[in-house]
Amino acid sequence: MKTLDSTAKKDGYRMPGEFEEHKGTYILWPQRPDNWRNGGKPAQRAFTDVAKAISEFEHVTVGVNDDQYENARNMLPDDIEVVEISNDDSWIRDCGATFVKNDQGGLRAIDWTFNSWGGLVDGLYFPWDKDDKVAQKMSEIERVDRYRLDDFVLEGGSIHVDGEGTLITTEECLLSAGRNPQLSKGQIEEILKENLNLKKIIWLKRGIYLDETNGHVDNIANFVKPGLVALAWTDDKNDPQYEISKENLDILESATDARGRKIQVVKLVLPKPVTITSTESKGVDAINGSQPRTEGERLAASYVNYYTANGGIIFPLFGDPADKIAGQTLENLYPNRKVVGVSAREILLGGGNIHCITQQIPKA
Ligand code: KQY
Repeated sequence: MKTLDSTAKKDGYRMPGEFEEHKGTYILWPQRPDNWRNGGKPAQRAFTDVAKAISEFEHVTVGVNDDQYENARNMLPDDIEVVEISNDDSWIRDCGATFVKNDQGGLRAIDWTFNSWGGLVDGLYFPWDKDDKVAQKMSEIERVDRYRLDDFVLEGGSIHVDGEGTLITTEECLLSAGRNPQLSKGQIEEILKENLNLKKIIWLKRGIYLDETNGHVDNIANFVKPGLVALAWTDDKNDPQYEISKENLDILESATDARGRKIQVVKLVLPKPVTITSTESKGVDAINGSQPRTEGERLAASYVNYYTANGGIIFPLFGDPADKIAGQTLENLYPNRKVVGVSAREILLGGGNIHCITQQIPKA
């Protein structure tokens, strides 16, 4: 497939909202023992549950390293496609392609540079060269041409769009020292506008407290539809998360989108703080240069990290009373989709959640 010397804007392509129709979903298979406890086995079961839940609504493709092909094939049901896609870890939201489409049935991939959430400044592991090739491989499998941005680092989890010209992101992530320190905020805006065909960028300040991605937006806020945003929320003023969520609420409520609409915000409750147990910590290989998983460390648990599928919402369960409240809020927000909860603690232990391990292919 071709690598295009142009941009989505010049070519009349746009990034659709996740709530628009999908052709299918990609997931990568977890295995690295310095991130996933017990050799990745509990995480593999959780990823299998997510894949099965999504496959009730749309086609799912799971990419695996060659040494895990047989195990993944055996664990996953037959209707889920398993293909070899070498990777360093399983966060396809971040290392995978972002897809753009046009009104004539065209689909293209954007292949951002991936540097493990901060490269040598504060990246989460080294090396990340296999991850950085995942987007190109997706574009080959999908038989679509791609735009490659060699000089711009971005992860898919750091952006959400409404499909109508508006993007939300966080300053904490996009202005972090490990991504594009050579670029000003204005230059980053221009690159995003040109490559995703946008008119308006709404900059939130920070993401979920202690999120190791430098505050990805996909853990704190999401477009339910144009003009409506779900925001992770706590009423506990003693929790450092309160100030972060309140600051973002103020920004969103005073913002207008690309079409001049005021943004309506719905608060999505957070679970009580989730921390790593001693057993969980001991199950992870401690490797210099990888993210430590220390007992007692607080994890960035948030129900906002849900996935929007065709006719379905797949959201994380943490075994907290708030699971039920979050499910009810999502049912109210998405009356035409079936809301399905999946136990996600094992995914959270690896530093992300359901949205982070999925990547949609829009229907062209
Ligand atoms: O938030 C996400 N989009 C991904 C989280 C990745 C964590 C890596 N350990």
